[in-house]
Amino acid sequence: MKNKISKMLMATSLCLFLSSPIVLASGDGHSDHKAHEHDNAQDEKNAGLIVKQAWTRATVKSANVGGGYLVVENNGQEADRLIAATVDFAERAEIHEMKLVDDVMQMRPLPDGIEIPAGGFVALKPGAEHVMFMGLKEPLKEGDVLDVILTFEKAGDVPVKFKVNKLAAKGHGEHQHNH
Ligand SMILES: [Cu+2]
Repeated sequence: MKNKISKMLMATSLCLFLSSPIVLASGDGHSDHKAHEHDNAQDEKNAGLIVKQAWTRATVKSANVGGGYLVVENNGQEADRLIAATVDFAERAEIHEMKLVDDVMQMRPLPDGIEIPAGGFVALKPGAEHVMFMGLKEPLKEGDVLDVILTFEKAGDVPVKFKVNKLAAKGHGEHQHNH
């Protein structure tokens, strides 16, 4: 059991800190959301979409990927869907999920994105769904704030600031303990 857990943790940190073979080939990943249709009458229906607690982790020099985490609340009348993310501090960003497959954590892109149910919320967090920043141009530095554009199917583009927490951070708060 212990072994299983440490295997999981190892795979998790590999996923987050290394450009590892766990990262599945995702084609050109970037082309889809450019063609995304914008509905001009969208805004009122999805005025209730709230993004909060957006954060990522500082990265070591050798890392070229990072994970982005956030909570999306949908107070609107209709479900929406997070379908893409766009950044300029990395080559591209993808929406990923992590799953335990044969005792090993694996991650893969979610081509249909993540549904945000009407009246509900979704938390993207370590070990689960996340935004993956791929091909970091520079290491992410603790204390920095990163600009990310999240694209929702109905709400369209939503600019979000991601706070860079320390390397070992497990949540969005300031009070992490490192013993
Ligand atoms: Cu990932």
